[in-house]
Amino acid sequence: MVKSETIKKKFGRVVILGRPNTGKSTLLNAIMSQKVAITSPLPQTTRKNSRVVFSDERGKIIFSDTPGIINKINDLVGKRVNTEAPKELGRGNVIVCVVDISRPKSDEENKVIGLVRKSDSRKILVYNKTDAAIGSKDHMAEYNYLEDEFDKVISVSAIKEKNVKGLINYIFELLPEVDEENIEKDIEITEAKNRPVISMNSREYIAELIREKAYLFLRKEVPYSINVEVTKVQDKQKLILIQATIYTTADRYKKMVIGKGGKKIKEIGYNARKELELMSRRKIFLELTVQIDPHWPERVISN
Ligand SMILES: Nc1nc2c(ncn2[C@@H]2O[C@H](COP(=O)(O)OP(=O)(O)OP(=O)(O)O)[C@@H](O)[C@H]2O)c(=O)[nH]1
Ligand SMILES: [Mg+2]
Repeated sequence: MVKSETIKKKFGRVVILGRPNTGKSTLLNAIMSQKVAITSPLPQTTRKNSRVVFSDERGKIIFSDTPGIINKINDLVGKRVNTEAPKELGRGNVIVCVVDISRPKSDEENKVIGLVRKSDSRKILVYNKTDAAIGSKDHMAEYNYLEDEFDKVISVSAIKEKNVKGLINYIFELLPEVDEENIEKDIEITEAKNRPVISMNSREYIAELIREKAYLFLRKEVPYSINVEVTKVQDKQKLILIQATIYTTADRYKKMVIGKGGKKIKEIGYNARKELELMSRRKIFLELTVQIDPHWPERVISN
């Protein structure tokens, strides 16, 4: 009897790591050629690990986007957020460490490098924001000393989607070959399959999108005082009705979230609605309310 040959494909887990604001989520969106993670100019935008599956003819990669690692933690949410990335690290075949070469290296990098050093995964160093690192803003040389710790080094611009394919090629080179039939099983087990691909069924994703707009339109510490919960998604044939609550920790923040004459909340709502409409190709009615709940950070902690 002729034994049928098993087909082997590349497969593994890749953890995207770095300090806040280096462009990890932007890079994942570029890899996936669609928006799977929210991004903003403020550090600590990503609060939870999220996984998505990339696939092409070579195989499949489960990517984990992690919140930026911080050195100084002064609040409950920060504390919780900082435990996320290390949890994911042990599971990665490859660590993709993203640095922002348009900014000088700071002490913040040390904590990330400490984690990278401890891991026995394969490692890729990504110099991101090459488009912005021009003239006096080019700090690549300050990061060069890290190169010895990594299997591969690559320069990219996540926002301009430059050299992202080169990065994917490197990842495939470092991943093991696995029997194709085992890959699907593994993906099911890690529940990575459809998470968190944008979907109107995902209340969590809609909440994230609203939080992204709050990060874009609110200043200073206000974004860190908020959390968003979607309470209702209802298909009303002509439109989709979405109700969501923005929780904030104090009255002064509530006032800032609402803004003069409701200007801010309208701006946040308008931009979230426009994006949801583009995504779903449906008309959306988005109802946003703002509530004070000083205890939301504790709820996030216990999640
Ligand atoms: N110029 C430039 N800006 C970029 C690039 N990649 C990301 N950015 C910007 O950098 C900021 C941070 O990007 P994010 O992707 O949210 O960064 P992050 O590392 O996920 O941040 P946290 O989730 O807070 O850890 C955003 O304003 C992005 O638009 C890039 O290649 N070039
Ligand atoms: Mg992020």
